[in-house]
Amino acid sequence: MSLPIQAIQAAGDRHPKPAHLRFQYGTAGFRTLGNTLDSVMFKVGIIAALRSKKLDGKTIGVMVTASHNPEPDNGVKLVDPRGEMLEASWEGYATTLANTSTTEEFVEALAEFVRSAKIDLSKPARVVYGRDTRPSGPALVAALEDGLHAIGAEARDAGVTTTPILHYLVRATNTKGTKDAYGEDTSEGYYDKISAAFKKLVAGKAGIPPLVVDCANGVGAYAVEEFSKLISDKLQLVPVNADLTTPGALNNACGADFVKTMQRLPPSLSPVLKTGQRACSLDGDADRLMYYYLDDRDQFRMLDGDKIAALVAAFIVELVKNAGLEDEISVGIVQTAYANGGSTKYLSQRLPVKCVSTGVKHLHHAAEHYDVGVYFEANGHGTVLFSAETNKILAEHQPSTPAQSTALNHIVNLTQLINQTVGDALSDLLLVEVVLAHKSYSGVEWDSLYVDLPNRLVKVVVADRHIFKTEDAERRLVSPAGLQEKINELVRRYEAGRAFVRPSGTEDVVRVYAEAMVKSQADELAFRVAGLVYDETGGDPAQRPAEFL
Ligand code: 16G
Ligand code: MG
Repeated sequence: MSLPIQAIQAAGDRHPKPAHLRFQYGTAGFRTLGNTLDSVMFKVGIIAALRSKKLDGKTIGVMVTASHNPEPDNGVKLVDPRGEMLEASWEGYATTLANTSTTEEFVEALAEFVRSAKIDLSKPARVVYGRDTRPSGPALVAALEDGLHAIGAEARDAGVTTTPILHYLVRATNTKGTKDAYGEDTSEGYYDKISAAFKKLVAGKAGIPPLVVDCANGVGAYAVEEFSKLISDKLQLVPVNADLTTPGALNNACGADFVKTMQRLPPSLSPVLKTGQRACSLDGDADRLMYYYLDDRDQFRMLDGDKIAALVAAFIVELVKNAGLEDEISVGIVQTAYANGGSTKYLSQRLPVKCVSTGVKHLHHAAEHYDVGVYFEANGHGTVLFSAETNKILAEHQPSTPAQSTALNHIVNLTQLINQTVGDALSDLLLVEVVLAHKSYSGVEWDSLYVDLPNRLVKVVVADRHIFKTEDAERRLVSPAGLQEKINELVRRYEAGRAFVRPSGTEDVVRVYAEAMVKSQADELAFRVAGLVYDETGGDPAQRPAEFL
């Protein structure tokens, strides 16, 4: 069987590539201004279908979103059969194909790709796709559908949905009717599975205080609404920033990324949040979660991905012990260089901790090596993975006391509550609420597990960020030569100083992270290192940002 060249050619001509643009499948797929992505979407439809054929007709996911980016941006990423990120080698193929400049070139490159990747075209192609609430979404989905149709894929539209639900659907579809069945392959199946597990875990826990949820004016608002219908007798979710109609509102001065970067309350929450009350923010596609509260002096206190990891890991360790399984099941943590030094110190005194490069796929893969792998980025993206062997142990374990039996049940329910395909703000939110209810913690007790070191993140616009190369999980620069030594020299002057520099995978900038014992020192260190980066790349001294000291 060969490619339906004519159909692809005819449809492709309706989706010309903008001549001057170059696209790259980066950390989070293709992501740029929504109105430039038409040709990319068409091609992604075809690539997704080929990926499915390559994997014997397994269902592949396509998510149209730009997450926490501002509204004019959009993007697309592919989801592999178990709900994980697209295999790395295909990122390069996708980039090459997306940059072919004419339909003829595209068709030729496709034919060559099918040959070299040994794709059996007689296999079926199955794809499920969804999008967030961005106004550019419908047109981009139409272009995607053109691609899927041209190659004759069996396609299912999951509509407007969160990224984690799309990942869930992919895994549920591919495991349906097998011993690894993940759940009903519908959104309802997702809501039912997670809320049922939540209700079991909080059975008997009365009086959980209401939780304010900042939905970033994005698709998470729908998910909050759906969960509310199912769990409101146990936990009342109070949505704010659930405005899906005002242009420009998405992620604007709200959402998880705003909270993490600005380290303050979204202004829209000031009138809503009471002293001591906990609240959280989702991002634009609901795969990141940040918690926070106002302390007794009404100071903003942030409970980020690192704090979530510490809370959740400690709880699971305790349950494993109470179930009598501590010799059989061990818990490990995966972080990135952005993890606060306070959290790394706290966690590594208790558990194995691994540091990997930024990006969900790196964390996810590292977490798969543990019996129970807890991974979180400081920015609030993360989940918990239970290995196949762990699930088997849980299924076969014979508890010898009622207390062991209760703990075992709790762990089994956690495996159902947690979306193990990818970080999921809603599933993580319910997980946090379960732990807080079990421990009778308010934000204050949770916050006091360890003390965050003051830190600062700065971005530097440089001529070419690709000259920045790192090693040791992005904690050390190897290029430009000599720069790391200069950074080390600076860092030594600060108490508890730590800093690193890495090129962004999603924006044309270099990021600088610094922490130190006091806030003013963390700020100073970050700006000094940023100054070094700026000078190193031959930035015009007259344009040097004043705050770079
Ligand atoms: C993407 C990544 C996220 C990472 C961020 C870093 C996925 C799905 N998302 O949003 O994990 O923290 O990029 O961005 O992998 P940066 O490279 O621009 O700093
Ligand atoms: Mg996101």
